[in-house]
Amino acid sequence: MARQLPIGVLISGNGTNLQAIIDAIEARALDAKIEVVLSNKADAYGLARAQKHNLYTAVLDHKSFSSREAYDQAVVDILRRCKVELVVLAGFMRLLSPLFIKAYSNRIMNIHPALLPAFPGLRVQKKALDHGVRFSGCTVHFVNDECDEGPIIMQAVVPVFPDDSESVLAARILKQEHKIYPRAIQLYAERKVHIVGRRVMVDDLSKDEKQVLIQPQI
Ligand code: NHR
Ligand code: GAR
Repeated sequence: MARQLPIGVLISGNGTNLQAIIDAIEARALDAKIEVVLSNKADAYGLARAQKHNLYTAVLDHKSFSSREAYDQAVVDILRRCKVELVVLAGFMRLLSPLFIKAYSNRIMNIHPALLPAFPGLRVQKKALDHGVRFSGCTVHFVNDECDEGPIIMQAVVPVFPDDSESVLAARILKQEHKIYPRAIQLYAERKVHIVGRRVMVDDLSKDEKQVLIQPQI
């Protein structure tokens, strides 16, 4: 097996994306090793998922820090101690300060439940419904100082139906998130992902097209 990329997964909640990453690693579809799962919330269900798989977990509550920078420094210290090479935001609900971005420049990924650059920010499934778009989806991107604006690595599209509720649409999107996030991390682990300006170039994409271009089923 190829070298395992040491990753740290940051969560705030349910952790189904974390679970998809764990499952992909166990199925040998992802050459990575989760060195730490860190949550800003002590009651995040994702922590229980991690513990079930004997992963090292840490809880750092942002409310017990005096500033965003102090919090981010403490998170970075843990990631460094764990020798993490790629930081994976999986439903992590705290914005990262420039201090964090500098420490892990071009080595932080996020998954966002909309087709960026449409609908950045929070509660974006509701924003997509309210706007009346016919398609939405999810985006894996590198994280930079501008919220939800970093270079895009992979996207998947889903249809939006007129009678969708926010939770029905969120579930449809989440299913695609679980497919593309482990794939994007694997491409990075294989060193096939290169940032060129604001674009991301992926080596051998033509060979892998079926894996990467996900067509919506209507
Ligand atoms: N940090 C930076 N610098 N850049 C990005 O693109 C980031 C980021 C941190 C998280 C995920 C993002 C999303 O996919 C993400 C992208 C949290 C907020 C937010 O406003 C916005 C976007 C995202 C995550 N958080 C509030 C804050 O004050 C707290 C909200 C809460 O606790 O519920 O940090 O959507
Ligand atoms: C996912 O839909 C993810 O894209 C979104 O939160 C959900 C987390 O689910 N992320 C954000 O909205 C980031 N602000 P999970 O905890 O089950 O992986």
